[in-house]
Amino acid sequence: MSSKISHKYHSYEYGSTSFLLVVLILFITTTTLYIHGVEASHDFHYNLQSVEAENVSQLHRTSYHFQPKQNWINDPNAPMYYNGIYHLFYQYNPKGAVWGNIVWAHSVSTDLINWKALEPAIVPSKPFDQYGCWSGSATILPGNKPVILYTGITEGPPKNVQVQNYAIPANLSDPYLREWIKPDNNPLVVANNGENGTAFRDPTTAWLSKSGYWKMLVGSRDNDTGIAYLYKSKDFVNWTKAKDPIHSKPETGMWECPDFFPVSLKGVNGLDASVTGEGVKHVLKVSLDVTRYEYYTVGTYVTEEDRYVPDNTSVDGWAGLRLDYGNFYASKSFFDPAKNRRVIWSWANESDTAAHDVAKGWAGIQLIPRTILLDPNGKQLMQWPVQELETLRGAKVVLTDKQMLVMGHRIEVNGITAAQADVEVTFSFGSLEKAEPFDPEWLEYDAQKICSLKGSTVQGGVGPFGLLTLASQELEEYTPVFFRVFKAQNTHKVLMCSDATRSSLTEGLYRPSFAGFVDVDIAADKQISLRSLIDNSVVESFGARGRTCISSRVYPTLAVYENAHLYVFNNGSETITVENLAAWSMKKPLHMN
Ligand code: DQQ
Repeated sequence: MSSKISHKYHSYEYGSTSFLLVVLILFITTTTLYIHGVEASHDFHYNLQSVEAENVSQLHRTSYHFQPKQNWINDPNAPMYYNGIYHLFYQYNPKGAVWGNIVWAHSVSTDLINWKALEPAIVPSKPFDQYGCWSGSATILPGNKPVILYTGITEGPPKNVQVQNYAIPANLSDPYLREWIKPDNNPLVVANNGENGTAFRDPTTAWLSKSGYWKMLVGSRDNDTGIAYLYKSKDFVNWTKAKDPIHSKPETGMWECPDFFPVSLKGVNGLDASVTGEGVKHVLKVSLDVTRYEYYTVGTYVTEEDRYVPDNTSVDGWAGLRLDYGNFYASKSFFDPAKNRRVIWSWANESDTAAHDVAKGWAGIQLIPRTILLDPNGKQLMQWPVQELETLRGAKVVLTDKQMLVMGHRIEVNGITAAQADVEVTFSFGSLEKAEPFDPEWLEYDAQKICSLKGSTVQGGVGPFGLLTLASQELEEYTPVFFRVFKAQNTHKVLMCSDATRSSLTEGLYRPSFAGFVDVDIAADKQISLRSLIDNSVVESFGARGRTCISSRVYPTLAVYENAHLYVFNNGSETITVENLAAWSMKKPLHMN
């Protein structure tokens, strides 16, 4: 059992004994259940938060993932498409490489690939946000008027009292919407008496209901119950709280960055936040402050009662589905009317230490934006890198002739820049006869625990097979991304792992064996696909067309730049066929902030 859950854990709610108790209880519960959170998020480092970098280290900086030139970043905020321009705001420390001094940085793009940095859009300046401008979302009001809802901090540490504010563009005819005004009638929403104003943040995009009310959610908790409060308004200025939260769940702790959106049961289009009715399901995603991972459910939005009810096929709690089983937090989606798609952004934090970050002069990246759709089975989401990413594909190699991988066999994928690549591969096999039994004791374990027991070097039956990414010449370092099929009672279980255990020779890093199960009919398919976006210090992988996604942050010392290698491998007794593999060197965007 690992105690990795949160040795860098912090809470914004300093000094709250009841909350510390909750943390302790959740710590014990979750470590008992082997549920591990992503560590290394945004801790308070008062002594480091304003330490300017002397040199910004280029080693491990990503080439085609979103990053500012230097300093700390966390949550993506208010992503939106407006008059031909994509906007990404994000939590940013302009003065250092650890969390602190947070403002809303602002970048714009016409293609989600090339970005131009603008001046920060929202910075602390008024009584309703003087101690911080925290996360929030954008809504486009009728008349094509964007408005941002965000959390302002009105009383600083240790309390960090939170209210919800709005900001509007100063000049709608500026194509970049550079300047934002925070009107004096802020705050719009404050916590009611008896509510926890120190755990009250991250307003969602608002949706317009048939009754003519705007509705939005605010994340919170009551003791250890995670809560999404619902607020409604006719005019977007006067908001009242609904009698009941739209949803809550005991023993999940603070819900940060809720995201609530409709998905279509049919077709390939995303939906605007206000769509309800026939053929539409809803998704509620929450970010769990206690473990720093997210979970989501697919369910029904009962509009007459303003209640959200998860389907009984969705686990509602710690063991729920995750959009990504790796370094992925505070995600936020938006509807892109230009391409009729829903796109989700997420922050990937570092897996090194604050000292490493100060030395590097930077910390945090945004993962590649992903289109998000409901699986035709109606039970889970499918995510895929936005199609624009393919414009960065350069030199291409393919493995032809259906290469066979017997046990212990690996084949190098030569001819591309393996440290900066996009790889798509489909593996197949003849039979599941050799699948290893799934130990019933593991029903108590999460996927990550099983992956840490059954790594890529542990020989199996059907698998482990997959990719060895960011591998050094003599395999002193590598990050394997692989599948392993188990035979359970009346079914098969497919495990997908992205394992950082041997990713780097550097000491003191967090090296989790991130993993999730893949919900496919493997007995019928007898094949499975994998796509990995490899970018120096990130490996972002999509199993079975994005049904299970895992992102790992890794810091190789040997497997860097042209010394990185890429392989396909099999370490199971069932022969695996590489049905097809295409890999591309990835170019840098022309403009990255
Ligand atoms: N980060 C923001 C908060 C949010 C948290 C502060 C999630 O608004 O709850 O930087 O990472």
